[in-house]
Amino acid sequence: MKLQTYIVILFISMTSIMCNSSKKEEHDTTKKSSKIEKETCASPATATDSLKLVNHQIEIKGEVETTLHLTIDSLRKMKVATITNFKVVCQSGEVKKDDKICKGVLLKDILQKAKIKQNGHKDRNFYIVARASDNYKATFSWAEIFNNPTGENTYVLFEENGKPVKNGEMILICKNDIKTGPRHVYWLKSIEVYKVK
Ligand SMILES: Nc1nc2c(c(=O)[nH]1)N[C@H]1C(S)=C(S)[C@@H](COP(=O)(O)O)O[C@H]1N2
Ligand SMILES: [Mo]
Repeated sequence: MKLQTYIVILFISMTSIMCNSSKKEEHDTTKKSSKIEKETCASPATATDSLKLVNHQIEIKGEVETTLHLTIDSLRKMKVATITNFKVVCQSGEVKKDDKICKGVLLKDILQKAKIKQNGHKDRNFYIVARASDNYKATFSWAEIFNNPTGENTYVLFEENGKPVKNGEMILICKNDIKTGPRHVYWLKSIEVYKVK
């Protein structure tokens, strides 16, 4: 009887210690992530800096059969989609932009035009990096683009609310991300296809 009581007391005190330590960890991570958000969400550049980062074309390169250089005009000649009510939400939850209407071309169509170098149908372990001239990047996988609804929601934009886009000439977006800020790449410079080694 005595031993049983001892075990029960020991068990209760152990769980309470474990609960406290996990609470402490939770608290620490929130602190850490809000610090990172503050750093990464700082206003990017002045208007002059922004001008220096503008690209008049984007390069589609890497594991593709044809390297492409696409301008706004070449995008206009492709299948142009109209995207409505697109919000850019930062990781912090802050709404950074609210576009009523924009125009763009599916990343999927652009990659199909460049043609990924695939060796048979089992060769699908590729990743796609959308890179900006300030070296900001977003990454996609082959499966997300070609075998998932994300493929129907990832665009290269060239027009927002009837006007040219602001930071750079083209922006890459992923409309179905939970927070759309992270994979919203302005000053878009290249789309790079890599094979997983
Ligand atoms: N090229 C580039 N794209 C970027 C960023 C950046 O620093 N450089 N910041 C990202 C972040 S953190 C967010 S929330 C959105 C909106 O950023 P903004 O508030 O600077 O417009 O764009 C994203 N795209
Ligand atoms: Mo952000």
